[in-house]
Amino acid sequence: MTVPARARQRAADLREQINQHNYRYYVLDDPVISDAEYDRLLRELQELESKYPALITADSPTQRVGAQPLSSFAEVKHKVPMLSLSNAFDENEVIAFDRRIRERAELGVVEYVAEPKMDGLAVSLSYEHGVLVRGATRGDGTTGEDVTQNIKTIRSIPLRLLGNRHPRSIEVRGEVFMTHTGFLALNERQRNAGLKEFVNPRNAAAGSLRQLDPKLTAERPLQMFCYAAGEVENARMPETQHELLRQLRAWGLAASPLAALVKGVDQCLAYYRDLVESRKSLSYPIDGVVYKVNSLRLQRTLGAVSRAPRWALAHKFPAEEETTIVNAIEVQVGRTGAITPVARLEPVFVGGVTVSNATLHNRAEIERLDVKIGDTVVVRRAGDVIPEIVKVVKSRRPRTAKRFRFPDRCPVCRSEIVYEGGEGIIARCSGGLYCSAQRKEMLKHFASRRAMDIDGLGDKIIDQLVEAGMVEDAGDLYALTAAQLASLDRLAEKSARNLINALERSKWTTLSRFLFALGISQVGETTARQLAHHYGSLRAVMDATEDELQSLTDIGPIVAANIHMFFRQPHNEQVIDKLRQRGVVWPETKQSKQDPSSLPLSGKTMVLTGTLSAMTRDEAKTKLQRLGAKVTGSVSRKTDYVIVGADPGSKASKAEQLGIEMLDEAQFIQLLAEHRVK
Ligand code: 5U1
Repeated sequence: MTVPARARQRAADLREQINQHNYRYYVLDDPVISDAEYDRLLRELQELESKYPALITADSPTQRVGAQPLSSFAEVKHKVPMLSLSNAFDENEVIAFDRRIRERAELGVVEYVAEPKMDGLAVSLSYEHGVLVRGATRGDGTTGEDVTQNIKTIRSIPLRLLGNRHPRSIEVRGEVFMTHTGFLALNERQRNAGLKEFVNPRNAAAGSLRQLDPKLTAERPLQMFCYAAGEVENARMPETQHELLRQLRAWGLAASPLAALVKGVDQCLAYYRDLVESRKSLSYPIDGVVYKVNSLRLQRTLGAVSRAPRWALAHKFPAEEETTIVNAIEVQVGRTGAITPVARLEPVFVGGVTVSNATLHNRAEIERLDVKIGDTVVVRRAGDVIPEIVKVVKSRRPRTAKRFRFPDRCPVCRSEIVYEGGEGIIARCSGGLYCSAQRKEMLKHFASRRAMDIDGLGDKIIDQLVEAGMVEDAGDLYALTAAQLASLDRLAEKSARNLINALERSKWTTLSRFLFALGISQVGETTARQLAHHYGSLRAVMDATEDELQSLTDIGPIVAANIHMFFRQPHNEQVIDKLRQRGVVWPETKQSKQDPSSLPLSGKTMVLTGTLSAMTRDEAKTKLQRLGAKVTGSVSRKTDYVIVGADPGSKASKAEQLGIEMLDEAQFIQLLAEHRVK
């Protein structure tokens, strides 16, 4: 059938539009149409192509799925070997790497590109005259597998490069990975279908790319970030790694938006430390930072040793999972009386710290894990999260392994333990404030940095104060004298005086800190901040009805009931009165019930970097939040402003690169002054 010229033109237009939308979505992270509109364009193209099959081209966006299942993957010999990276596990190894390069290159300071090390699998893409002709896994670095059919199903990989002056052929390298949410959703589907779940996003990405049926791969949420070029024919290529990334993006290939130019080893390490902090907020898994010499000419001069280049280094994050032995299982009493079983472990270095305890959450969790005393277990610690037991290594269970029996009396005050929650999984000590463990925990929370911030009032001192009967509730803290404190074990006179000063300083606080410090069940910092913003005064919060409380976003019926109940307890009112009489104060506003969306910075996303001279970062964050801003840990296209203090990290260069407005400390203070924030 002859194809009408109009249909041919429309198919070409649709392809061009779809490719552009892919680019905006995957490379710029800035889509301009909805998913439904995108699907409509794709469907229109599919319909045209099925009416006029002569219109189908190999690089048409409709050709991502549809190939027949294979019986095995063909081998692919990489024209240029796919190297691996040398690893560094601490800062000294990075310093040594930089020193070696400076010595070899005879340079005082070397420019690098730093970027996150994606936790996925390395692949190579071959384009000829701008059209994707092959996708291959790294394999052993020399020979990989031909996974072209599967690669084509990944939407962030263009089937045809954007623009028109492409190399005759080019091989692009990068990492295929799966986002955390994609991984969770995939495992949920696997579970519901009675199939085996994946251990982590990396295994899920690797398993998905090695499916013989591309229809299965197409259902998996895979993405790719590109970071290097292999063999290139007939093209002038950029001279630096940074420009190479820019060129790859211009061709429609996604590269990490966090890649940044850094000068010298100090900036490399600052980038690493920043990423350790912001890692939690990333939607995909990373396991370190890669530093690469920026000049491609210098990269060639430095060359490679065995199978790793001299010009690149992977600075790995500390391992997050390790195995160890459960020496005992004990229970802990929390500030609301909740009894939590805790595994006492043979100390093990994991996630950058030595871990000797892991929470077991509740009775149901012990049963789910089937953990016994004496078991070898896998422990996980990610970021600041409390260490957890992931699984028991059953093959290493000794004959002597002992079952743990949940107690029926509180181990501290001997009161009866009551069981609540669905199927009675939450155990609670019924002793209330009679239980010294609950009192201690309540005081530890009250004094903590994000609550009243009483510097120097640590756990050991609180334990002694409660055990000696010197403190019963938070109000008693403010009646302590230096002489009383100096009578405690291991508290010198000077420290006692410092502690009295810290108590004095903590009296001047904010309403949201005070509300958080009260330790109302399930009222965290965010809820406390919302209450303070909305009501403006403690009285207004105390008088709020449950229905009113529930009108705040994030406050549901249970939290509303907890807040309401807390202020109806005569004991709590007495403690609050005592605290106020002893000088605890906070500014109250008349702006009660202010609509948060009317605040001057509402809807704005801000990032802080570097050191401010007038305040700490936490203080700056609180002030911005009071103006309605959302303060995040990393710079992205969604960031509106970056506040830059002294010695800023890579966030400042990233902001500059993205053209995001930056405020120095003076401008920031001016902004606060304009809005009367002290
Ligand atoms: N981000 C990034 N990951 N990664 C892995 N860059 C990078 N470079 C690599 C590897 C294996 O190899 C270079 C030698 C190109």
